[in-house]
Amino acid sequence: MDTPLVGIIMGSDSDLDIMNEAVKVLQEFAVPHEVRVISAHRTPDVMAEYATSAKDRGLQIIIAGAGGSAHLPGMTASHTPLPVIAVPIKRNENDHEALWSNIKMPPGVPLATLPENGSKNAALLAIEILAVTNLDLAKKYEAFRQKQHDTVIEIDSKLQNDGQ
Ligand code: RP5
Repeated sequence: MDTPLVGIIMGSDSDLDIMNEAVKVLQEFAVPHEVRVISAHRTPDVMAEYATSAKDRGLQIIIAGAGGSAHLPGMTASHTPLPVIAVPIKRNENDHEALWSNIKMPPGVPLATLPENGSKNAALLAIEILAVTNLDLAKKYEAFRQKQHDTVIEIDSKLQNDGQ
């Protein structure tokens, strides 16, 4: 098995439904990855060990999803020099605590915080970062963007034709 390049971590298995969107994208692009449930509050020792050893194990990017007080992404970023992408988990209309927590990192410890439940884009952003130095992945990503572009053109063209 290939060494994982992206680590997807989340505070609870109750976050899996949302974080699976990121897993699916990495699978589609055949990016080696690993998926772990690691809680900043319930297993702080595991979180620290995971983050401090991540770079030496070959990981290049970590995607971290958490809800509630959502300390996992920020504390993971504190323990590693790797880029960490945060996915604030939102469970209901007024549930914005995770977003607020994730965007309020202090200067000096960056955390790339995406929109609430934005795990698909988290994986795509990870792919963009990896593609800077990975030519094969860059080609796949370019094809993905082109297909997306062509789909919109096709939809628009159909709309124009149907409207006449
Ligand atoms: C956070 O608390 C987790 O990331 C999850 O989103 C939320 C609830 O966790 P569980 O009570 O479902 O384990 O730490």
